[in-house]
Amino acid sequence: MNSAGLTIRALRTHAIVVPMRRPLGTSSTRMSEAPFALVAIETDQGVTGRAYAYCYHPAAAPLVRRVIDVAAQQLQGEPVEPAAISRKLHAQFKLVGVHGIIAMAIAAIDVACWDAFAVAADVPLATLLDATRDSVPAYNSNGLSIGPVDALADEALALLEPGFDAVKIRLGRSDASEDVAAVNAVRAAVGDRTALMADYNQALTVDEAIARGSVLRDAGLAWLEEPVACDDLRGSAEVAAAIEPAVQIGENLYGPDAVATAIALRASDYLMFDLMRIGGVSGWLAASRIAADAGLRVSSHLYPEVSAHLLAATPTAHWLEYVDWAEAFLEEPLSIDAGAATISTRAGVGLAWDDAAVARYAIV
Ligand code: SMN
Ligand code: MG
Repeated sequence: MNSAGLTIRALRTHAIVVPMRRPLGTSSTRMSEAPFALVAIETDQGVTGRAYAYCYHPAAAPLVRRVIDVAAQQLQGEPVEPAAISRKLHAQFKLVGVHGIIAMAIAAIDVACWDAFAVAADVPLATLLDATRDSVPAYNSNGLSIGPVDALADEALALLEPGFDAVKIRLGRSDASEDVAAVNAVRAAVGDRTALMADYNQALTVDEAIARGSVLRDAGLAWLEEPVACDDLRGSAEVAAAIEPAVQIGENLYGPDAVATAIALRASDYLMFDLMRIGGVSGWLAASRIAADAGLRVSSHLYPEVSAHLLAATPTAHWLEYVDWAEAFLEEPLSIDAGAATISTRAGVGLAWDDAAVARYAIV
């Protein structure tokens, strides 16, 4: 994609922390608020492109914002050209290392550039990318935390209510039998036709993962996500080869090359791209071609509003992960109907800030 005649006038950024409707407890941490860095790229042509970066920890949001602000000094007057901008910012931050906060800041700028293109073309991003679908199957990932098992059945039913027929449970309790009890409680509540994903968030050793994968063999799980440390791709491959449930990884893969490496090592049965770690829209498009060549299904990680556009254009699209955290500051929530997210028909990626909410939740 070239610049579509757009040149950068200014980048406006914010750091905010919004409350989560349902706290989320994974095997390693419990979150009750969601931190974001926001960026709007204003162009000399009057088009504005927007993106957010979900920042995981409140301390990270001002840091991502700061990196975007520093990058902005390099970008004033430049054409809106994601490949050239990415080269420039990678060079600027190469010695720091383009991971974590730096990678997220660069990816947010990439998404905002693509939003500007689609706004300038007056079409949704999905249309600009020649999408073949106008909705994508979605699972509700807003709850089913590590916590009391007896609360899970009611919560699972509540999560289906907005029109989902798939949910994700967090696993990694200290005893395998507690994980089995949690899965059984949810399965009994939602029935056999609801898809049930499970996420270990890297809690297990390879041996533990193989053992837990075996006891959960008949639970009908759609996948077991990140059973082992995210950088142990060989360990993940060992688990994937040994257990029957499909292994899902990818939210911690930084860029298309990392995806190619994971595929070469057979680290996973499925792949999940995180828009901020895979390298924004540009990184997603390259990574999704690699996954398609290998015949691997691709799901999204968080960021459902923009990931929906991308999955609609991904040849081997699988599931959209739905979380509602950004609704606290967006003008238009993602709409869910009959188990699928409907792609926004607004021009661009469909992100517009609720300015009052941004002011209310601002942090420094
Ligand atoms: C997850 C990771 C980080 C924050 C929230 C949730 C989880 C997921 O791994 O895939 O939903
Ligand atoms: Mg996960």
